[in-house]
Amino acid sequence: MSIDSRTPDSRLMANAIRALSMDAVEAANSGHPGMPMGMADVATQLFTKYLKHDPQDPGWHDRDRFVLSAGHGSMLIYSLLHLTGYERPTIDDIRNFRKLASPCAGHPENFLLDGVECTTGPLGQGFAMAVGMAIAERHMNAVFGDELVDHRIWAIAGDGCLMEGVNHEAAGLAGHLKLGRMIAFWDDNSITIDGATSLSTSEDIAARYAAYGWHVAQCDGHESASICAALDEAIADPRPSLIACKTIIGFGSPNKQGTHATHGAALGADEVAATREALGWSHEPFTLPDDVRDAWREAGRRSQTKHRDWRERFDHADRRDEFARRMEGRLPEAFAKSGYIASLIANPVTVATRKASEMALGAINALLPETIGGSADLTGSNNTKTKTQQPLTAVDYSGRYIYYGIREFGMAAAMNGMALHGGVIPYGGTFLVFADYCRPAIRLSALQQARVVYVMTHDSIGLGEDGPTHQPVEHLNSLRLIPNLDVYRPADAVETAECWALALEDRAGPSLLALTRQNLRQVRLEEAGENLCARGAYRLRAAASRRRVILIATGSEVEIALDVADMLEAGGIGADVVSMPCWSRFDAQPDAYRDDILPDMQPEALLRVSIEAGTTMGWERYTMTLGLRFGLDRFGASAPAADLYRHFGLTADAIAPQIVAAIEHMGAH
Ligand SMILES: Cc1ncc(C[n+]2csc(CCOP(=O)(O)OP(=O)(O)O)c2C)c(N)n1
Ligand SMILES: [Mg+2]
Repeated sequence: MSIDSRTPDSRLMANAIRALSMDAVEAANSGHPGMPMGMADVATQLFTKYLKHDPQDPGWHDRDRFVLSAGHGSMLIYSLLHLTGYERPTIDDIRNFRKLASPCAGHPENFLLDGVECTTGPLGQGFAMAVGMAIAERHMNAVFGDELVDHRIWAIAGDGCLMEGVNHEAAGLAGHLKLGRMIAFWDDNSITIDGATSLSTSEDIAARYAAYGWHVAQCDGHESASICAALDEAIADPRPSLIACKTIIGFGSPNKQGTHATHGAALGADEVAATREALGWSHEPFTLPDDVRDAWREAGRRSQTKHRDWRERFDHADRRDEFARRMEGRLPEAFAKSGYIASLIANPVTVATRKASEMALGAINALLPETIGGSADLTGSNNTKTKTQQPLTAVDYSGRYIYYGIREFGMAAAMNGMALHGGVIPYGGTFLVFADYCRPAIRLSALQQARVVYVMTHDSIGLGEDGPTHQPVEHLNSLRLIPNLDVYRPADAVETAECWALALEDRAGPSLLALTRQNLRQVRLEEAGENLCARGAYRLRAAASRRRVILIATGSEVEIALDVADMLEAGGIGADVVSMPCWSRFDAQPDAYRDDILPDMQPEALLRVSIEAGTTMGWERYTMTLGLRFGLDRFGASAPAADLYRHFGLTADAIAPQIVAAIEHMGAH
């Protein structure tokens, strides 16, 4: 099929992708040539005839989103971006595929290249993020109308993406929400790393997707007419679509195509030469004939008129500024001026921090129309829904609350897609212990610098009777290990509001709020004039007697630390109480501030003590090894919360004497 009689046909254009892919992998001596070579024909049809994008303005808000869920096939997207005329990657970038200075990383990274909408590589997550993008697209469409928001989300998924559990969650949600703007291609090549898919699977994927409420089409992934027929059918169908593309992995490689040998290794010089021969591609590596290059560039300009028309509509849109504000992720001015915290200082409350979060959200959701809340079937426990939020449903996408169902990983991955699509700020809840079910997506939120807020309640043995399966122990510290994730554990309603503000203001990364089930008394009773949680840790109360101890606590253990301090002070031992809602923020403070809060004195003079109802490993960072660490280095138990705190020695009565003994011991030396 030709664009016109003078231009190269699609097979030739696809061969440009094949050549770039095998040559880049050859040069790097690492990478995955099979997938790009197999899907080159499908991708060529998509990018030359269907995809709405403008390489001159990659961030155009109404562009289609393209997600390469099978991220190991990264040379496919690098080739496509280069060929259609994006500024990067240049041919040199591609030449340096997988090298330090090149944006063509082993797997596509959204922060390295425009046109890479999300980071992919952990199989299945790209697909689930595409579902999130499709939610954001319909929501923004419902709010701002067809004239500003009217695009599609395309994803390429491999056998691996469709085996991973997360695709079940994401596809179920997409079917339920009838996200017809999502069209996924399945690279149905019957090969994975270990060999034929028959080694490990015999499920009927088409039937499974049909059962989710998807439209399913098939095509010969190497025949233009067949590909286009399936695509046209998918576009016409109101349901989300899966197009099973029967392909040959490593297509064109005479001795290796169709086998797992092409999946993840360079073909080797001889086979590359043989492939050139078989494809009739005689050009030097990284060299494209003019007619092929021109045809691709021309394809890259296809949507310019649509883009111009859109800009015209945008320029005249009544809600232009609000639309731009939301898409650019700027908070409304009114946000900083909320008097909510002042009202708490005036009228202190004793509430669980999950309830405090709901109260803060009441103020936030009223000021920020871009928030979209949700929960993995724990709405009443996570306190994530505020009164005015209506559900986002297949019949009304304008709603601002998503019932994700019991799909923690799918929820988290979808939230990444929503955040990366732009226009919305997603937050979603589950129990902190089930952060493990979300963890691969939390890690990708952090890597991708996506503003997602995780509302994780029932954050310790303080949840009580549900017992050790539900009581997080290692979770806080294990989440603190993830770079670029701010983990917050607020101590009361004021800190909860402060942490929420910080989470929303951080445009370059995710935040996780660890919140209690049990009530906590308000510890912040005075107007601070600034957001104290922004420092990560601050002196909540200074020692009255000569300071011998610094008590560092988080969340529900801050009130215990205050009680311990009272007991110590009664015995003439001065104790600071430091509330430390966020380690990563504290670590980022200037030396002078950190030295003031945790003075670097000899341990004989000053004992540092941490109190947190979780694993103690890691707290040496602040207590030093000679300090004391009160926590829980074992699984919890099923009982009322107060009994558990007593049983595990996390009460002022149990802690204070141990501190006194340690100080006496220090004095004896
Ligand atoms: C979650 C996850 N598990 C494992 C891998 C390692 N891995 C990368 S590609 C791949 C095989 C995928 O098979 P398929 O999607 O069919 O790709 P194809 O071989 O057809 O290119 C595996 C196991 C990964 N990237 N992500
Ligand atoms: Mg495969």
